[in-house]
Amino acid sequence: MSDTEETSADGQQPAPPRTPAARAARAGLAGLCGLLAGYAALAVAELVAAAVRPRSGPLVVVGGAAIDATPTPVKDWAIRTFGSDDKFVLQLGMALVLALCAAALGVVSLRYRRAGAGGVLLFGVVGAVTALSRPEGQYTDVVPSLAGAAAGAAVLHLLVGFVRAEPDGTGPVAAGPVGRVAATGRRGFVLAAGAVAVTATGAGWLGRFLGAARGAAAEASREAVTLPAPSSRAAPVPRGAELQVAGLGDFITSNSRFYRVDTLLRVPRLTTEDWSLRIHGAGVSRPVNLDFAALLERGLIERDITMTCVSNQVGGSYVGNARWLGVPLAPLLREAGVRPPSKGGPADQLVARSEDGMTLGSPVETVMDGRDAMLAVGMNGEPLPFEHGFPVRMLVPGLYGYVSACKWLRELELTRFEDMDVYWVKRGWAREAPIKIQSRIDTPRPLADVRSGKVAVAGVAWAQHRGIARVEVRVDDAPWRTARLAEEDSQDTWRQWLWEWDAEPGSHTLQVRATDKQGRTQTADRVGTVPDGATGRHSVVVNVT
Ligand SMILES: Nc1nc2c(c(=O)[nH]1)N[C@H]1C(S)=C(S)[C@@H](COP(=O)(O)O)O[C@H]1N2
Ligand SMILES: [Mo]
Repeated sequence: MSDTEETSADGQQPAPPRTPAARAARAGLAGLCGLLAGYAALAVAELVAAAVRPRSGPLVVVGGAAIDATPTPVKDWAIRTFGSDDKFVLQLGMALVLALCAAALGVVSLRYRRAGAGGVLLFGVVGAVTALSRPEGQYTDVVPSLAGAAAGAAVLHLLVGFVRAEPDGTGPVAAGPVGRVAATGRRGFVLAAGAVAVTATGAGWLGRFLGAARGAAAEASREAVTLPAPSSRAAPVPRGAELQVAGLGDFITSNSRFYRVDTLLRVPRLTTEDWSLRIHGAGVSRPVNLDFAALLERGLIERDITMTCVSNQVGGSYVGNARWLGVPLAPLLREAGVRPPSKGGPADQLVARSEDGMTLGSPVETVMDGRDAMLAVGMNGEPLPFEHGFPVRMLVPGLYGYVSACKWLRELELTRFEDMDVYWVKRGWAREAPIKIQSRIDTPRPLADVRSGKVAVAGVAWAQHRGIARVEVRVDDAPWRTARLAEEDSQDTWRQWLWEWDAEPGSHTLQVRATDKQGRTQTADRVGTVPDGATGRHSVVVNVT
């Protein structure tokens, strides 16, 4: 149990010097001890988290902190490159780093047994501090990491003890007292390591089971929601809004295909019973506290709204169109006493805060200017999916998601832009961000081989809350040609377009540009997504044969 064992095990006393191969084998075993200790630590931590508070587990809090600490350009790149797999890639990376550290601690503890266990405990402290420093952190959130680390340190100490007791990996095993120790040592090691692996796996499964049970409660709550019929319906989508062109996406994006952008490794699974909304802050003369039933009783509107992410690159896919059902936001604010700045209200920023502590800030003026800003509860005929903010999210037509579309909404606070920077603003994004006009070619695909003759060039264009007036296409340096616009659904939705191209053999570049109903044409100047959305024109190179 003390570091003095090291002397006898390290050849300064009778034991013969080890061959390089035996040393490597011993280090390998020690690394395995470290891995098992790390595995046990994580399993115990996640089990305790599942029992105490689901999103207080070290993987979730450290992953969340890593996401928040990631520099904006890297985050933006990750969102663009990995899409909705960005979180999986992050978790894979975290698992690899943790495994390497755990193995290294195992090897360290071969010589310095206390240092190894101490290292594991240090990881636990880092996890605990990270959990506490999360925006939604509570004091009890330190428990999972600390409990896991204690278990991991104990496992490492125990297992490495067996490896250290092994005098040599090469000599005859049962010759004399030392050999007997080695033999029992090996059997003991295998038994202990096996027991650790089995127990940790059991703990991991139990944690999952508990997590699943909680998830099931949220799922049952979501299933139990019956969304009232809207008092103001959206007209059916005009038949002409959907051009029947192969390669062109659906006019309404299904929930399963709708893009997803958020900072969470595990999305909140709230029940409607857990949910309430608080409205307070500057100029709020009648603070609001609403539960889910009271929210629904206010009456619902149904609207088609195209959402766009500020991280969407020119030609990108972080844009989706859904039929939303929600409670109009402006009247709710008015009842709370809120007035927009133009009517003398003291607050110009509406900060939405989510269950996970995320903050998003929208201009009060925009939210109350008559557009269909809403607290959405339904998406394409069903309650919001968990990934898209169940039970309630905010939507403001015409604003990028990061300044308006708070998911898992819990609180609305009236403030001033100069007094409070919200999450993304602290990370270099603009305070105010109306959606920029954009257009995209969906077919033909980039670098497609097409036959000469008639080719359908088609895509979508959007300028939410202003509406699309014109889309033009050009081939190489030829003059711009006007595309046929699909029928408009609303000025808050995207619009499909089609242009019949008489394609001639060769390699050609197709380019698109849109003009909104205020007469403003999309610029050719390319700017990146930071700080307030990309500009430039989408172009596609095709090969005509
Ligand atoms: N709570 C919370 N709400 C959030 C975000 C987030 O990270 N957390 N991301 C925002 C961003 S950047 C966008 S583009 C939209 C995306 O909504 P979706 O995932 O439903 O498409 O949600 C917004 N609301
Ligand atoms: Mo976004």
